Amino acid sequence: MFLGLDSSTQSLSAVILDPASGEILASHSVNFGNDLPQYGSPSGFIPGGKDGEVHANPLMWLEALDLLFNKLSKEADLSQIQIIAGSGQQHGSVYLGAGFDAALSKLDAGKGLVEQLSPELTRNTSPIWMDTSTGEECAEITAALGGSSEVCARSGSVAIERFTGPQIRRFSKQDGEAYSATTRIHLVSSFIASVLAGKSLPIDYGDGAGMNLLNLADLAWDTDLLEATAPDLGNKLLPPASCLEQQGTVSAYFTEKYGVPSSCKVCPFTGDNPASLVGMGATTPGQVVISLGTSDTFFAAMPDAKTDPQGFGHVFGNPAGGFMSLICFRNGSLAREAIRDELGVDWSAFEKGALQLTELSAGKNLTLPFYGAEITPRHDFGSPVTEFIEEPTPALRIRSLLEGQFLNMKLHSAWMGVTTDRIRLTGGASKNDGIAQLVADVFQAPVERLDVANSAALGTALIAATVGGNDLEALQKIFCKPAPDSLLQPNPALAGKYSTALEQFGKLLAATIGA
Ligand code: XUL
Repeated sequence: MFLGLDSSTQSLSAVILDPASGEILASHSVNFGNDLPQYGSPSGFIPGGKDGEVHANPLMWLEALDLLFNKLSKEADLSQIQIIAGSGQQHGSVYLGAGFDAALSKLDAGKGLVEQLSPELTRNTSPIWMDTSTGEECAEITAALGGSSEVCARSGSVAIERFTGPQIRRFSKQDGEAYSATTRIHLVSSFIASVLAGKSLPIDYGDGAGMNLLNLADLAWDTDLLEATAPDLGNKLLPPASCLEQQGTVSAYFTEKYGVPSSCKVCPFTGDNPASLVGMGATTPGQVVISLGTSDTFFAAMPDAKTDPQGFGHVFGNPAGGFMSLICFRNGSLAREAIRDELGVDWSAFEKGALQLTELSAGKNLTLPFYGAEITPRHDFGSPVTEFIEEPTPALRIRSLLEGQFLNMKLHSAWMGVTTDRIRLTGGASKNDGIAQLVADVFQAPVERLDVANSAALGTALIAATVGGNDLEALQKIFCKPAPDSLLQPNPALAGKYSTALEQFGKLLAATIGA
């Protein structure tokens, strides 16, 4: 049996699977808001942060770990677990003092993790990925390196507010004393992995690439970026590693308390997005994942560490080797809901039948589909910009907005230089056949829908099984199956129309944002 964990923004989840039977034996989740209300973090972070700060309490993650193992041990025979892998929400950081590793090595199973590890924190809270407070630090790091294209070429992303390097810099400037007392900085992922292993484990390449500190060319911390970020930073980080390199066995704490065997191996944890790439069965180049949520995300495997010349996309390590892209679009369901409400229609107007009625107008009318600020491209649009050659009926406005969303995705993922052989669509709106068909038509690639409740936890359980000697691709065929009858083929008759539309969309965008 193999255990995968994912410590995300709102919950800590576990999946236990058996590759031999092809079955998921147990899955469990601790919801921080509902199950640990004493931390006052209904959505997993401390509300009311100032100046763009969004922090979480790392003790909440520890308490969730005890709670999760407690629940799991009642549901499954944990003595059968051979390997544990895992992931965490990306970019969040935990600050620890000189006694951390010693405390980990002598955890007492008679006590809880919180009471034993809280004295080792040098910072009570952890900035997480929602934090936007580090604009000044991003500018300073960028200037020190001689420009954003240099930061991007080295680390896979321009300096970004939520990324860990700028966050560390802000802490070192704000509280130099606490920063100096910090001897180890962990990501959420490596923090949880370390507690499980009873010693500090390295940050993995997948998650480490979300720090603006990892040099993608040599997969080592970049000395110039370290220096531009904060004093003595290199000594506070362990050298990065692959999440496929197991790093010793589980701490006696988990053996005595929950029955995990002392022979159980622990791997470095990765980021939730790299783990999702695995859980969505998309680790080979050519496979693209589009997740339709409040924001939309596009991620895909890449053989080489290419970076986005415009600096909107990010490059992380792919757990299966090579790299992956991650591109976030703020105006996902936000925009779909905005036009729905503006036109006073319901979701049936977005369904396949409704969209088919306007198919003759495919690609004819353009919409820059942004209500307010967007991050890809970075621009505050205020409201959508349209260029219609037909009467803008509600049906045509919906078609044009959706086309605009996926043309924008296609335009801003072209830098990867990877052909799209198959798209795996997930997230709430993926169930809508009309939207899914439009994705297939704009990208001219088949679309499959995957309804995986927690693709990151599943992905890490697959990583654990792979480390245990199983073939990842074979596992993905079993565990990452598309929903039955969910395959949609592109309509080849629309290929020419959408390639013209893509060109025109690019021109309208450039004219609007002055690029
Ligand atoms: C990725 C990002 C989020 C977090 C939380 O860059 O910020 O997806 O990983 O899930």
